[in-house]
Amino acid sequence: MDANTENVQPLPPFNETNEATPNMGGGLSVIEYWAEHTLSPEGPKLWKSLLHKSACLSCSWGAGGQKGGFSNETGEPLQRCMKSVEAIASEIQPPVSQQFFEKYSIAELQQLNSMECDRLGRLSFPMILRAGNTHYEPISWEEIYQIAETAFRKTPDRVASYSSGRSSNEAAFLLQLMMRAIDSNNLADCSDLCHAPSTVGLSKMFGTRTSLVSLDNLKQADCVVLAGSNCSYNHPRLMNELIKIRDNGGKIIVINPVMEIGLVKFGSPAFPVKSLFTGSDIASLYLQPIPGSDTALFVGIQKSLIEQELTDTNYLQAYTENWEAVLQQARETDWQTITETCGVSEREIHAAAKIIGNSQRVVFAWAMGITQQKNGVDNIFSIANTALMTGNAGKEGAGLMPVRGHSNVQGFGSMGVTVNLKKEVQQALEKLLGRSLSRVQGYDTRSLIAAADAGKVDTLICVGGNLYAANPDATEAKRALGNIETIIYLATKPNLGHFHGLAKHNTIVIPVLNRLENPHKTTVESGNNFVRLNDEGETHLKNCDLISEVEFLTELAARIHGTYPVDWRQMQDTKYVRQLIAQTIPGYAKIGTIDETKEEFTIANRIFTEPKFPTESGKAQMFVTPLPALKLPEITEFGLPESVRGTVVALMTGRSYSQHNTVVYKANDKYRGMPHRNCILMNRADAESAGLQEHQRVKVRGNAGEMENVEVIFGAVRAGAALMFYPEVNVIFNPGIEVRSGTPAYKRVPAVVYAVDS
Ligand SMILES: Nc1nc2c(c(=O)[nH]1)N[C@H]1C(S)=C(S)[C@@H](COP(=O)(O)OP(=O)(O)OC[C@H]3O[C@@H](n4cnc5c(=O)[nH]c(N)nc54)[C@H](O)[C@@H]3O)O[C@H]1N2
Ligand SMILES: Nc1nc2c(c(=O)[nH]1)N[C@H]1C(S)=C(S)[C@@H](COP(=O)(O)OP(=O)(O)OC[C@H]3O[C@@H](n4cnc5c(=O)[nH]c(N)nc54)[C@H](O)[C@@H]3O)O[C@H]1N2
Ligand SMILES: [Mo]
Repeated sequence: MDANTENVQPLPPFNETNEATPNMGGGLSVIEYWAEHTLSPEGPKLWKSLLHKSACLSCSWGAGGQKGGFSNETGEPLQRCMKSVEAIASEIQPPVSQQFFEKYSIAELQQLNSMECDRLGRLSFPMILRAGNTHYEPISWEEIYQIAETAFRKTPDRVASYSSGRSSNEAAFLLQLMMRAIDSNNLADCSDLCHAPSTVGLSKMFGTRTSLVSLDNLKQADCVVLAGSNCSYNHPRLMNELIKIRDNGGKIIVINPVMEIGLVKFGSPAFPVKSLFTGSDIASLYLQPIPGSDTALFVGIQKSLIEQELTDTNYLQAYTENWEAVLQQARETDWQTITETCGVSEREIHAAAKIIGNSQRVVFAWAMGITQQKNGVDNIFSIANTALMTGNAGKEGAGLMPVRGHSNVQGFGSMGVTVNLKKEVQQALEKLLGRSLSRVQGYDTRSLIAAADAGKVDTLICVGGNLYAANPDATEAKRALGNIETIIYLATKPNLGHFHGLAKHNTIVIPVLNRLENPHKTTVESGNNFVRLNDEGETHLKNCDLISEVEFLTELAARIHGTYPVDWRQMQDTKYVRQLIAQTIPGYAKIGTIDETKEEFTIANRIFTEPKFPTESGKAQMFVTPLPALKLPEITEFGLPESVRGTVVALMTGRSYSQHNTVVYKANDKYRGMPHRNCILMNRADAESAGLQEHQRVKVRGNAGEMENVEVIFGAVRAGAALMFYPEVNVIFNPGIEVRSGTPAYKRVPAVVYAVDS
């Protein structure tokens, strides 16, 4: 109970690293990577893109915008990370030629892995794969529009879209307006696979769907709880804030089954001298729960807060509802159940509660380790319950902060690309359309795959992304997409989906300009609810035949809808789209004049510094969170004999250091000591007690398939858990689904790791 709160446990219990792994995240190699790329023959092109006034392509915490390519929302300089270099380096590649696609058949292209697909270069001309043909061939724009128009005239329920958060707010708004104008609500989006549980959880509790915290607010925090996020890989700019909070005497509690070295110590290029030589301490306390058990851990923290008398009853009484039931649950759940479920000791839980309860302003941040769980929404509830118990929501410097994914994924949701449309947006759209929107429940990403698998989808447009490889159970995804008559992919670069996610009749791939190349201005929304303006640009792809997303969507919509409900072709000047957005989307009024003012802005009514919330009562609604039952199956349940030399693990599937989602940039992950993609990171004791050696080649089997020749790597992962990389691992499992949000449990995949000769 009297755990020392000073750096109780900056290194977690399961911290094995090998000689090859660096002793901090980031560090000198980041600078080396920068130098290598910015001084290379591609350097001038890269610098031009880096300095372009637009938001970074990579994550929702990117730098850029009108204050210059290296500034964050508050104008602080030097905030670019090497992830933007990685993303840009891949966008400034030369074009893939027509001859390439004439030469190689689909069967041959299907042999390429993710990295090889991306390395082909930029898509540079529109192409089609017709049923029965073996090769993609060029297609004219006129024929594309004819095929697309016919395809979009199918029964609305049989027409769907999928999108990924790299495109602009303007493209997103047009996409959903076009879809809703044909009466289809089938607006699947990558956020269904990502932060949908955060959206559901936050809206039930607070009546808002996004972070309650601004960047300015975060800077005032004296404690950050970071659960299920590896921001040292995926949101490096957030690391700068964590470093500053630690430097100011604040505390960081990391909750992650893996010891991510960058969350222990990180060398950031924003603090060159320090970062290059010593790195900065990140975690004050590092907890390693069993994958999928965070709700139990947070209930434990709540119990400890009660026991240590660190709850804020006045706050609970004044600003929350149902708090008694939540406190009662924490009181009545016994310690043994809590610690057995989450695998974290009572001592560690008390230490976490003590830090949280004694801090003045706590921000609770989380990412995929929390959301991609069967009980993802409960995870959000339990985190927010903990925040509310300590009065840490609706206050300067405190609150709930989902660490969002793609650089504009949040903008897509705001623009109405969602199957759970906000009432205000629905009403505004109905006014615009002059009629009611269809009330048919649209398909989210997983239900889109299920519907396609059942032959219920004829037409699909994919605005970016990689629907095939992002989904679990690749066999199912391929089969499902194969039932769709027409698939239209808008993309910047070839990916696995273009070669495996093939339609029944016509698969069309349309090369689009990226954010830095559009002939018009666009906007995006960051994870901190800040709207950024991207300037016009130009592409290095000369004598090619690319199109902007906005131009394609408006032309298609004009052919389908004429001038209903807007003059679509006029919208090719994106200023008019922004005016529509200003009228339709709550909090976005300022976008209507951004062309004149150039003023980037925080969306109105999103940041909460007072404990008054847009719920019916104005209070935060608390929910009791049942503890998850986390039993792993027996080996025999995978169809293997009991005698097999192996062990069943809770497999976490996620990102390596050098990849952006389904796109792999580099094969190895040096910070985790994984030399290539076909590795499994395991706990040494688990492996050895099952008779498996380090570097041994094993098979890994899930409920939908098996991977062979997987190399066992011993690493800093807790007992009972293991880690592998997506998209490759997606062939082996069909996961449980969080039913309230449709999100797959990618972070707790039951799998058996076993010796080939057993
Ligand atoms: N460079 C780069 N940046 C990116 C991306 C990228 O691929 N590359 N992707 C973007 C997107 S779309 C997203 S959604 C984000 C993803 O960003 P993250 O969510 O940080 O990425 P992941 O690798 O999916 O997993 C995050 C962490 O969850 C931990 N984890 C797994 N299971 C559990 C659990 O049960 N409990 C807890 N507490 N932790 C767990 C894993 O060990 C891992 O460290 O990044 C965005 N930014
Ligand atoms: N096992 C497992 N599976 C997962 C996850 C996991 O953690 N584990 N994470 C899930 C998550 S969080 C997400 S968000 C999804 C990601 O799913 P998606 O968003 O569907 O996939 P990405 O790999 O980000 O898409 C990459 C492609 O987008 C295209 N692209 C890039 N920029 C642009 C642009 O400006 N415009 C257009 N039109 N196209 C562009 C390029 O062609 C590129 O090949 O994957 C999910 N799948
Ligand atoms: Mo994501």
